[in-house]
Amino acid sequence: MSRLNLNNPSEYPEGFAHYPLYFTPAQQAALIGAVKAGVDTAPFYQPTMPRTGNPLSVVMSNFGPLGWVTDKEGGYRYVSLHPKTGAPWPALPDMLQSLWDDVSGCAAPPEACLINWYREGSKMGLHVDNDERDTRAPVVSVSLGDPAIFRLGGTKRGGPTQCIKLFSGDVVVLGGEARSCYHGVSKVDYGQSALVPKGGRINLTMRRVNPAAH
Ligand SMILES: O=C(O)CCC(=O)C(=O)O
Ligand SMILES: [Mn+2]
Repeated sequence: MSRLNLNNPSEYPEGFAHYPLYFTPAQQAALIGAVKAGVDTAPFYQPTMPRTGNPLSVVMSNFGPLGWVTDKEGGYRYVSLHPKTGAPWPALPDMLQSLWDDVSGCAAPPEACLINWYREGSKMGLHVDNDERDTRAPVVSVSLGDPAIFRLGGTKRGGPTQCIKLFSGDVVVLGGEARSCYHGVSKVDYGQSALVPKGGRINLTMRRVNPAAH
């Protein structure tokens, strides 16, 4: 069951925060510039599902010492090298480190920043981020480009979900109880924004992977 009352903070789980338009249009353009520079050295690649090898709907790259990858043979994991080029991932842009410092409440830096590119028709099924050894730090994510419908459920699979509309420049934090909540992207309003070169939506998701002092 999915309710259509969009963006109702009184219904958000503990630890969930939505910062509408955290980044100005000029800052969003600068972030897109940083993504363009990053994917020059670490190009988007097509991730595939563990076991079946079915392609995910998004294409991906990463910033930071670790990157989240998935493929048929190895499954979901963090690796320090790009699976196609064998090169280290590019460094996390300063603007994203500053965002983390501002909203995460975690003194240690994020180790991974996944770059998801949603092209026409892309979405992301409901899931919990649980490939990290340390889930005390929150997940902090940035939306750029086309608006999206973010679905947020509870900690149990199959429970009710609510829909939150995310626009370019919005930031979402999944901490506390929300760190263990199901979430996904049910729809992208493709073609609404001209920010992303070649169109669509870019999501930047920062996570800690290993235990650290918080
Ligand atoms: O695109 C989004 O807003 C969410 C992405 C996400 O949940 C993930 O990459 O784990
Ligand atoms: Mn996620």
